[in-house]
Amino acid sequence: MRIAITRQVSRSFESCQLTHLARQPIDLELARRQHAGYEHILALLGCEILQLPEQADLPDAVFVEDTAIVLDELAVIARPGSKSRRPEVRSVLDTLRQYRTVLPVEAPGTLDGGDILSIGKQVFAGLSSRTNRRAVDQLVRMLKPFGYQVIPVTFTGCLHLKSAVTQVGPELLLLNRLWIDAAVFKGFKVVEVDPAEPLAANALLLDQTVVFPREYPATKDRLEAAGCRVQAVEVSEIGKAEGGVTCCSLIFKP
Ligand code: CIR
Repeated sequence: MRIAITRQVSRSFESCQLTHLARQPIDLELARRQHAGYEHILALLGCEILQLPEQADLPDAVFVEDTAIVLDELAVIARPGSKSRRPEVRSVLDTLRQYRTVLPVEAPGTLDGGDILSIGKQVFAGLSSRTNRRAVDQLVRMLKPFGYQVIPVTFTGCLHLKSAVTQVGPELLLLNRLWIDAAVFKGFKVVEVDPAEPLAANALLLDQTVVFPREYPATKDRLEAAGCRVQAVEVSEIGKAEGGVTCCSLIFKP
């Protein structure tokens, strides 16, 4: 059994932060229905959903992934690179404390969970407009006693590391090679996103299933051709806020 921490989409969602995308109207009710559909899929795949209360005045609070990194041995509490998102952290911290020892990233470090891709004992840490070298240095020190290797990674063109690359199989990655160099990921095979779907690299692997946006059918075909079992979810409104399927949950074994 796994726990998936999620959070209701805020009523102020339309005022979300945008870095690489142009602002488009967001249908809040549709966003909430899609979010409920996402939670439903996670539940079908064996997660117990622990939905945190809405944070009405924090537009991006649905993106709980950015507030922490949860590993088997501990949880690292993030210090989001965007100052206005820092108030999102407290309630996640209080929840995670029930399951893990928690260690905070401290100033001047800044880190968004969306920049962290952990695969086994390898922790790829994206250096981005949100995550700085000082935080990654802290991560190295925090995780070394538990045998993790933290690997700093650079990328361009998107907000977070996991907008450019995610894990879709035991040794398989889904990646947009215009944004990140696959050579960093030694020993992994790679599925590239369809060139017409540059935003399609964010997928959520849960056991043997890849939870993946219905909005990117050509990349879905590529995943299936590579042998992945894909479970489609509708996340068009979440996408307009520059979020994806990993961003809306923190999943871990209790
Ligand atoms: C932001 O700019 O912070 C939000 N609008 C999107 C955050 C998406 N989170 C993620 O990729 N982990």
